Amino acid sequence: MEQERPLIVGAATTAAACYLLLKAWKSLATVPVCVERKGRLTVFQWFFSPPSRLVHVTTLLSRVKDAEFHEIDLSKGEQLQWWFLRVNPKHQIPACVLEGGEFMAESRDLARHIFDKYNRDPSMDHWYPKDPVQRKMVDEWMDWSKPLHLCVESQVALRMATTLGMPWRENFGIVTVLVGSGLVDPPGGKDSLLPSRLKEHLDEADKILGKRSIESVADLNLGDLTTLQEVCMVFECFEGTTNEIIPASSTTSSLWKEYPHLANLYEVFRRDVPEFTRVHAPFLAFCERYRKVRGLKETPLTIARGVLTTITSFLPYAVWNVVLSKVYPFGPLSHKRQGVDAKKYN
Ligand SMILES: N[C@@H](CCC(=O)N[C@@H](CS)C(=O)NCC(=O)O)C(=O)O
Repeated sequence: MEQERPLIVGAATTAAACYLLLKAWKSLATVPVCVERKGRLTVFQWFFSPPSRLVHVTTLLSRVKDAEFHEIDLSKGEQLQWWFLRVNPKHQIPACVLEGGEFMAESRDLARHIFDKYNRDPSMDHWYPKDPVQRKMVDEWMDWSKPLHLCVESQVALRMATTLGMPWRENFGIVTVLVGSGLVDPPGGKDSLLPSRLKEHLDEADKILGKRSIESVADLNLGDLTTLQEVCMVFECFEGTTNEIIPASSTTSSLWKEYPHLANLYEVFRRDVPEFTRVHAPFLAFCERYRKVRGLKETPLTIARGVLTTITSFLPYAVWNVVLSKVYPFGPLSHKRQGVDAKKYN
């Protein structure tokens, strides 16, 4: 037995090295063609991300010919793939490869750019009016939801990412729990974790919409779409609970009933905007999946497994990709970035 030990250690080390080399090789070989191709708009997105859905719906509304939609699954950490870190060093979706091959990020800038460049139908101009005064109002309404987005990220998305039975836990391990519990600062800072802050934004959104009459698609604009995508995250994920974040004041457990003007906006989108409904379907299914597992309780075993996943799988993956994105001499390297490299809102 004593004599066999070096042999066993040697074999195990060789097997581990081969496994790591294979994984490393596979990560080099996975750059999608669309990253370096010109002449076509590619949108990197994920169906569960509100800013991604804004850009996806806008691209469909603008009737962009041959647009390609490439999913970056955030629950698997795909935003950390080395080549994507070169497309958007902030590792955020949505991001695009424009027709000229430039990289561009920031959902609101992308939505404006895509609608302006591709929409040819004057009857669609209400989405993003040409009149400067009206356009300014839509721009301001689009930008209004930036702090709401940070609250939604911190209180809704992170809560899902920490939940047992959701895919983040399998791929990231315990990392999401550390961020979600406030031990590590969430994207919008600790302030964005305050339920009262989220409620303030929702109350204000309902009040803003209450000043307008929204009856049909002609009354809608890109600001409505931007805000609605965030609001849907809160209301759909917490449907069926009365106390998860925002207590429903009445006997109903549907938050939509608490916010009549937001509910009306949602209704008009679902009734009159097929592009919205199409993009919304996988999002709704994912929210339903969350609602089914949200009651699962943590045990010492699930925590231990989470720590192990973080150490043996997530951290090596993240470090390897960050290093590659900086030093690997191939892949997307010298693309121009379009537009102002906007401040990191999140
Ligand atoms: N300000 C950005 C925010 C985008 C954003 O927050 N993206 C999130 C998903 S909703 C993301 O990609 N998170 C992954 C990460 O930060 O690693 C925008 O509007 O495009």
